[in-house]
Amino acid sequence: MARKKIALIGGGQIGGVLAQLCALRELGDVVMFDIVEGMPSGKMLDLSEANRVDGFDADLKGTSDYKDIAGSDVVIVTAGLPRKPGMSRDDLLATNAKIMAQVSQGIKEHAPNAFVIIISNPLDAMVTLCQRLTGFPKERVMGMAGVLDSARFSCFIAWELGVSVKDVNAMVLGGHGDTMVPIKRFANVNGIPVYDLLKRKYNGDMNKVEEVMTAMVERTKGAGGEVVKLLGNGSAFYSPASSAIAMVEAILRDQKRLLPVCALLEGEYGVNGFYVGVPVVLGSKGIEEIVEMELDDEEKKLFDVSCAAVKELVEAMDKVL
Ligand code: A3D
Repeated sequence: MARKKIALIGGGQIGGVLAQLCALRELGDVVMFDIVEGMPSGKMLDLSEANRVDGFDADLKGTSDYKDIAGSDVVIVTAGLPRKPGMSRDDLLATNAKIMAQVSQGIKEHAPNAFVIIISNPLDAMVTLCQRLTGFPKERVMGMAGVLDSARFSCFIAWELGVSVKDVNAMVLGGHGDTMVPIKRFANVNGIPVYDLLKRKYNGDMNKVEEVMTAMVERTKGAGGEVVKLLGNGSAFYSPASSAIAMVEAILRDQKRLLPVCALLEGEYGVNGFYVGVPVVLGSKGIEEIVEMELDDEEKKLFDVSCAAVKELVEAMDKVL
């Protein structure tokens, strides 16, 4: 059986880590496309020369020609500008929408059967645009944000409770912006609610429990910005790449993972025609199912606020275009 083929559109910070993870996990052959000529070939040559040391079999190629992505099973898009300190993701809208329009055309022409995972920001608007311009079925066009935001929430919970992150389960829904919705109620450590563990840690002081939970939620919402500020130039790249690879693996290995993914809603959660982060089952058919979980009144309110922010962003994009 031939190896799978993964195309990376954008060979910057995230693109480089994506390529390395694809190679190390032998997910398939990789083509890295970037408009900067030579750079993607240099990166892929460098990475190829580690194949003996790391022991992977994969053909890695850099290119500035869309023809080379032909036959890709999965395309991951990171093309576009990252944030600078002080910028919100939405500040990237005008520039990245124009880039996404070119990229979508390239994918549509040269990889018409691929699954497409968007990482470029502002995420919810960029996925919407890509799906509209490619016309690919909604099962095949999705955004990576929830896996990362949930991973960040889980990381902060593990640190707070002093437990292995492997035992933490937590999910973040909604848009990938300041209004994202970490679902506190279902956060747990091997089935034990995080709320119960905090209550135990703080001897039943519920004010303290709420204060600590709120701090973790707020840190999750601002986690991307926290990294941007520290880096001084560019945005997070290790964790976004790892998160997208989890999605690629779920699709290529038909894992049926239940992950929060930015998916096109058509009536689910009372939302129609917008891409928002919700739990889905990811397998060889892409988004195989959108899982509608029961939100309580507070969660529903926050989710609706987040959806309204996504709607506003998409309307702003339509004006720009
Ligand atoms: P960066 O290292 O600048 O890489 C972007 C690459 O895109 C550069 O190599 C550019 O040359 C390339 N590029 C620009 N225009 C085009 C084009 N028309 N066609 C092909 N390639 C092009 O950025 P990065 O890798 O750090 O981040 C990439 C994107 O991901 C940014 O928009 C970030 O904001 C976004 N991002 C999203 C998340 C999410 O969780 C959703 C997290 C972190 C970053």
